[in-house]
Amino acid sequence: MSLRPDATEPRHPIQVVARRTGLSADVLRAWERRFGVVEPGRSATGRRRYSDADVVRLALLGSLTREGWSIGQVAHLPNADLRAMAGAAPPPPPPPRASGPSVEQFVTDAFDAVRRYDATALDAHLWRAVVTLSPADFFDRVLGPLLTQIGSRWRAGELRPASEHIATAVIRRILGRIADAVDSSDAARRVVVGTPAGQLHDIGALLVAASAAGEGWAVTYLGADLPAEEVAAAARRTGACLVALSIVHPADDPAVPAELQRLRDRLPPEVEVVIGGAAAEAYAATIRASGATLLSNLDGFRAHLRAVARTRADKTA
Ligand code: B12
Repeated sequence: MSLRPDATEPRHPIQVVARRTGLSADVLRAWERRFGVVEPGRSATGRRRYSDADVVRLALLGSLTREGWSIGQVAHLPNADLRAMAGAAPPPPPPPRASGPSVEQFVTDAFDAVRRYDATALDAHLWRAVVTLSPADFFDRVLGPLLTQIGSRWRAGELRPASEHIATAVIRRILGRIADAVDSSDAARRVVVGTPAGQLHDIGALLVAASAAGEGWAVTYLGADLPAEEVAAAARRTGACLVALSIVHPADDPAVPAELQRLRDRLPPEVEVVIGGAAAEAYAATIRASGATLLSNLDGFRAHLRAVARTRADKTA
């Protein structure tokens, strides 16, 4: 099928391409970022504009991946090959890589490094886990259990606060690297992340920031212990559509209800507040009364981000 001479002219916005190819806007951006499948033009306001040729190619890639091919296997092939492959059975999945320690081994090695005050070894073990595992596995199955173990061994008097501080510093650095690694310069959605006033534990908030970045959201990270007025100001000034707060300790701070209400009162009505963390459940009634959403884990958070993205994409389509 030969394309019209102006088939390379950039004209279609991402929502139209998403509808025509059956691929979500996030997948279109991810394929472009990670595989360079197409190079759309830009509108005067910097928005992507796809050509007819782009749409044809993306539709071919979309149908092959729906047939079971991984994008990595087909992203570099010319359209003629893609057409020839349509309907052909995809190759069997590659045998599982025998590489890398198990998740449990990563936690054991990392904790061992914490006990030995060995920040360099801790950094190396955790970074190897980052490059070996999926973000969800690294956050939920390595960092979560490691931090819980650090906390319980500290409470049992088997670990000094100095070790906890060494671990915290290394973990914060690694989460910062992960969030910075994601190019979200043109992300359509922004989230403001931090902890409310009186909450000094901010690794949970860093996990949330890195998870949101991994989902293609732009992140404004505020850190720990911020009064409601400042969180609201940051959300308004950055045009964020979501505020995510982490509450880890204390679980009985009488100031939290007023803080959350003040935040709600100062945010534009369309900006949503989601709250999680080890101590969040203890404030469940307060959180709901302030109109915020309580989310108990990062899986729920990732799913929530996708739902918000879909709703907003439909609204703007
Ligand atoms: C790291 C740490 C510290 C560091 C904090 C550094 C920092 N910048 O964050 C330091 C050393 C400073 C510290 C200090 C203290 N700590 Co401390 N700390 C911890 C530790 C080891 C990890 C905490 C953490 O990062 N959790 C965050 C994540 C990893 O866990 P999580 O909350 O369950 O979150 C998960 C989900 O809920 C989700 N999530 C988290 N946030 C959010 C938000 C959203 C929106 C969503 C969707 C999801 C989500 O993601 C996570 C992964 O799945 C815990 C042990 C533990 N079991 O957690 C003790 C712990 C929290 N600390 C404790 C205590 C008592 C203290 C101190 C009072 C000790 C002292 N006497 O000085 C001080 C208090 C400081 C203060 N005023 O708050 C106790 C709290 C006891 C209690 N239940 O109330 C704990 C539980 C240790 C223990 N076992 O007793 N601590």
